[in-house]
Amino acid sequence: MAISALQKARAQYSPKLPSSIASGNVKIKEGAATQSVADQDEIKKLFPNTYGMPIVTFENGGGCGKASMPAFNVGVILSGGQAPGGHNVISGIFDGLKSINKDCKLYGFLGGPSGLVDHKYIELTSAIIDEYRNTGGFDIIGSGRTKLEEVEQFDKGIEICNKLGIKALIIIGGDDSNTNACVLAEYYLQKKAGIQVIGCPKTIDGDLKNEMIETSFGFDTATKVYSEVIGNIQRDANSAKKYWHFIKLMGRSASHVTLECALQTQPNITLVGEEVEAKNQTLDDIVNYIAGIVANRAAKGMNFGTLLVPEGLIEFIPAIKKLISELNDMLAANQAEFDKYENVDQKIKFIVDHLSKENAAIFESLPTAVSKQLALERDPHGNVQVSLIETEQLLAEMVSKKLAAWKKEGKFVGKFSTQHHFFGYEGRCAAPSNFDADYCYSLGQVAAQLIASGKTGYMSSVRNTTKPADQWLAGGIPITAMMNMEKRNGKMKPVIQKALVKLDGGPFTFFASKRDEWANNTCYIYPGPIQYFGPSEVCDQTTKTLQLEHK
Ligand code: FBP
Repeated sequence: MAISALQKARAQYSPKLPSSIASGNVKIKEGAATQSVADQDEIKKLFPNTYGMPIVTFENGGGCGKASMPAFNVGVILSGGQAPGGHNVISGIFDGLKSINKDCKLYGFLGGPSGLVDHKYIELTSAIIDEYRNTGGFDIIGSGRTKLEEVEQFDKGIEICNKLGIKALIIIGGDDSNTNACVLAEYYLQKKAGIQVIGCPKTIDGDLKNEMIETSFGFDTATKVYSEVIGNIQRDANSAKKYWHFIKLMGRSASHVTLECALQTQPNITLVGEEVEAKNQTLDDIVNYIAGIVANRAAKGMNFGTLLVPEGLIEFIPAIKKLISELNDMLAANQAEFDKYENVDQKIKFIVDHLSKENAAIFESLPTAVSKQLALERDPHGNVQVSLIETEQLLAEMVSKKLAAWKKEGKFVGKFSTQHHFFGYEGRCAAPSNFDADYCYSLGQVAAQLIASGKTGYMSSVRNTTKPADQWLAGGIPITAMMNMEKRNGKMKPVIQKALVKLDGGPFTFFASKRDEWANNTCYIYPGPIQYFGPSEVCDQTTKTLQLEHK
């Protein structure tokens, strides 16, 4: 296979590890029992075997993780959207297992969770692993969004694990996939199947985090890639001074990606979904806010600017959120009847006829592109596919109309020409930054140690990440400790609580203190591309989000 010079040089990179793991002589320390973040009684009832387990940390010295352990086999699954660093998690698992016993084997299930159910797998040999070290993408085994939730699927998993002598599965995924990992761990314990299940926190969205999981992997690299391009666009905007650039950024629900990119680039306008919800804003409020800033800049002769909008914005507008919630319940109750209609207009009519009067009116008032998306396209977890809603274009059109009206009233004197961009897929398979390369490799090594320590229902955890890697703290967090009950497809379900942007947290507070200055002036920062080689202060920078959260 032909490879680039960077890939060749990057293959030689040795990821940095927490000193406890690097010592090769790991001792496990158990902390106090945990409880779920909310709804303790319900979660305890649903997870009698995996509820209340202690947080564990790894330290230098002691017994487990030594080469004297008998060899065992492990299966790994990549689940959901791609995120930079997935290959390093797998190489970390591989090296971790080999350091425990060189005869341990690692199998990769192909194409996501469906590989486990359909018994599609490969053995990951050192030749394969070496080809993928420090590279972006999930192509080593592929990923998928099949939901593991049926007992039949779990039992198919037992069949293949028994056939391959697999004693543990590692599921690398976001909040939904790790929730399913925990359900699987609980089921395998109940059935005494002898198969452990460990999760790893992945998603560029950055919304799988809590006190013990400081960040999900991929967020660091993806936001650096987007910030590089936003910076380039800003330099173009500031050179030509003739366009407003409306830029939508991935992040299905939470606005972490958008906020981080704003902190790195200082655009003129940044919308944060969580704030829109807290302030009970309507689409019209948002349009007025944007148009006001465009008009102010135009009055000072600046007919250009940049705006960042999170792809999940629509779902945070309270009126639309209520509508989606009723829509989800209604569709869950009437799915069979709804599915009979093939024609889009008939489906939309069905929805309007079955919604409350208030929500039907809101649904009908939405631009057609948005109402169609809300009605038709869901992922296997029931989420609205916000990456398909062209919010950046919708906002630009609405602002343009508003400004035309203001022009007639003499409230706007200037020009308003827009360019639209959507950044998401561009960053999900980038070569991992040093942070993600190190963090992911460590998560993989930690997962191997959790298995060697007999743990199940845990998520691999690496903390203290704003410090140099040798000071990182390695361990495991019971997944049930992150859970609460939420409504999914019309039913209450145990799920990992999503981390939304905290409006009283460090990153948002800093942004809010600066945004007026950034709106009224041109304070752009041009971060440039990720640096893989060079001084540590350039190459090993963590995200601003992590820095401000841990100040
Ligand atoms: P995960 O939560 O699975 O990591 O995926 C997140 C994400 O990248 C979102 O940012 C985006 O909305 C979505 O995936 C796009 O999904 P798809 O890859 O199926 O188009």
